[in-house]
Amino acid sequence: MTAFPDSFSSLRREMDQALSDVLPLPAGPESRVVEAARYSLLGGGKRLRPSLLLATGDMFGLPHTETLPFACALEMIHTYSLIHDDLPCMDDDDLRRGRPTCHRQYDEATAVLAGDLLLNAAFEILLAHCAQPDGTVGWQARVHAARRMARKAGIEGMIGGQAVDMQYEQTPADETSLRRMHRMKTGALLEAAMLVPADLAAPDPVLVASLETYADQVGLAFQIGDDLLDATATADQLGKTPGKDARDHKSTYVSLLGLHEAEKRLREACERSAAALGTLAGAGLDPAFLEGLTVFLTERES
Ligand code: GRG
Repeated sequence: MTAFPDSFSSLRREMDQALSDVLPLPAGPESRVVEAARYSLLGGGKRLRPSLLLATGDMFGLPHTETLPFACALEMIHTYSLIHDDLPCMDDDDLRRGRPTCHRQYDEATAVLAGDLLLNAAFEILLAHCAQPDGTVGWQARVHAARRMARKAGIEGMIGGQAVDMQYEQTPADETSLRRMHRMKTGALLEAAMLVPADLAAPDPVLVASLETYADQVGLAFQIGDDLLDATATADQLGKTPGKDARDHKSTYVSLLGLHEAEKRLREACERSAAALGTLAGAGLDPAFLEGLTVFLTERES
């Protein structure tokens, strides 16, 4: 069995390679927008979501020819959301993935278009894959999976969560509202990473239910971790500006619960996520990567 850090590094390398091919530079003046999209897409990032997608697909025995287009699309959607989130009209940040944000490196209009391009290109890749005549997965399952990705990125997921978050700039959120907002804003794409391979492999519904519970708890653990890092880590560690939540008077798990209780909730979410994997292991699947991820989330420093 390969250790989690080695599997993660190897999947990350595979992702970096695949992503470097997805947006070729055109010849005309429109190349500036592509350059800006490539700047954000290829300039670092943990590649957590696409690695998770590939690893979950591996667990179900899916070849990477079936999962890689979805993994690329997911990272492109995630990157577009970061570019737009960093804009002055949203979170207004200067630093992302250890470098100037897209609108700082280029300009605001170019950054808007670079985000739009990434979103559009993500679905272009998925549609091309759905139309491929050969492969081990039928086109109906591919379309079902692509539709799930669209839904998780949309108003029921990430965009909806961002819209709710904007409302809480006026009125502080309580813990229940905060949980719902994060389920949508951050949890939805993480969930897509695990449920898209399930759509493609169509396993027993009991296994899908366990994966849903795991994804939900991992999403929670990731978000609490993000709030803790924002409160405690340095810009060098994070590659983005720390302390922004407090500066912007945002409701976070740290502001609502305090550091100590937030750390405790993070550990509990990781324990619950690890427990949900028992059903998968019981069915003869190997959830080693998913187990490793829960440990990674309790220990991550960026
Ligand atoms: C603008 C439509 C739109 C949505 C924005 C995801 C998001 C919604 C905003 C990002 C703000 C933020 C810091 C959310 C917390 C969780 C999160 C998505 C962190 C960044 O993900 P990582 O840590 O980043 O996986 P890397 O750079 O490693 O890919």
